[in-house]
Amino acid sequence: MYTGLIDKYRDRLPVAADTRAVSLNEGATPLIELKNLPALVRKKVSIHAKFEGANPTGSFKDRGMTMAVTQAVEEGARAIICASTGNTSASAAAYAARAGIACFVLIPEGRIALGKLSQAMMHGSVVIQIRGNFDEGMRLTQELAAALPVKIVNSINPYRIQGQKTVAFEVIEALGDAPDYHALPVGNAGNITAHWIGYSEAAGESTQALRASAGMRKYRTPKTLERRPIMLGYQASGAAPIVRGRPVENPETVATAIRIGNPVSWQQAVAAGRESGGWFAECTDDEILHVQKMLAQAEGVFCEPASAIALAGVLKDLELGKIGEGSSIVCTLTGHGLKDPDTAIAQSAKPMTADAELKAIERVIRERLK
Ligand code: AN7
Repeated sequence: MYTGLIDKYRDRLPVAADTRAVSLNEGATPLIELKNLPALVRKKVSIHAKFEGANPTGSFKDRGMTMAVTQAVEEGARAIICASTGNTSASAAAYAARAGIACFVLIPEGRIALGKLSQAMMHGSVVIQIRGNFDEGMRLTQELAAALPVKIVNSINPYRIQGQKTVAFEVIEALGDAPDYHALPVGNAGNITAHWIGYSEAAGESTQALRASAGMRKYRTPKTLERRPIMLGYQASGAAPIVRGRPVENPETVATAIRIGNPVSWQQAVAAGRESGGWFAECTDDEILHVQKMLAQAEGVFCEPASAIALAGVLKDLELGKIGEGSSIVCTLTGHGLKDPDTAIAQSAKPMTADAELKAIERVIRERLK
């Protein structure tokens, strides 16, 4: 039976052999080949979606949270804290509940998707809505964690990054190799850092980002890879500090998960781009929503807006010729579409209403079958 990524990858993670994992059986998410989309955009490419929305709380954050909470419990912590645009708070709340410890989350008031808010509330965390954005919440959270007996579980916690690197191991196992390109959204920039560490360890290569792991328990990742992918990081136009090369004071985007103006892992992300020969680029909100819907309707894969930017960016860079035909590409779809029902409903056709009577409904269906 699969019991989560710490049990599966224990020898490749900074965890002792006898440490009891705080786990919800996260990881082992599907790698789905997009079979209809390449033809739809008239490109000969292989695109796979790593659907992280299939994690227990519906996002990739669970990979990092199982590690961060396992470590926090081992250190004797009774409480954890995080700032969040939504998914981190949902995951922290669930893993804290699992571990039987307290959880405090700071979120920007009115700016997190409904599904995520419901998770943080339902799992019993203390939800503190701040009149401010994520970046302000992040700064406050670091100050609070320094002053109070609460363990910070944002991706500045190196155990988060360690857990999240396992996504690369799964892609390598599924494809038998690295893809040519690996694309993902960039918000606080922890996940692109983690992906790059995972690929680098599997290739027996070093990376600047690995220095953040100094002081952790030793582990050994076997070499299973001859080459690393080119890393592509995409940001929303209204929240694109890395693309612009400077912090964004008032970030704004429909993709609230990545509404971040001053990412904590900025330097490591830039290093991942440079070391892999990749780049950072931006997509507009319209491009994000268009591709979110196209993916849902052409492939049956429903991801949240922030996740769709990985594919939106890839399609744009294919069109621009920056990615060549014949390439193999993996896009990490970081979170489930159900996280943000408001945005999905706002851009979809309204359901029709009919009397509860056979003839009326039959007429509607006949009309649509024409
Ligand atoms: C769906 O929950 O930062 O670049 O506080 O929820 O590693 O930050 C979420 C980020 C991409 C960006 N996709 O990842 C939070 C938070 C989704 C996300 C990102 C997030 P990072």
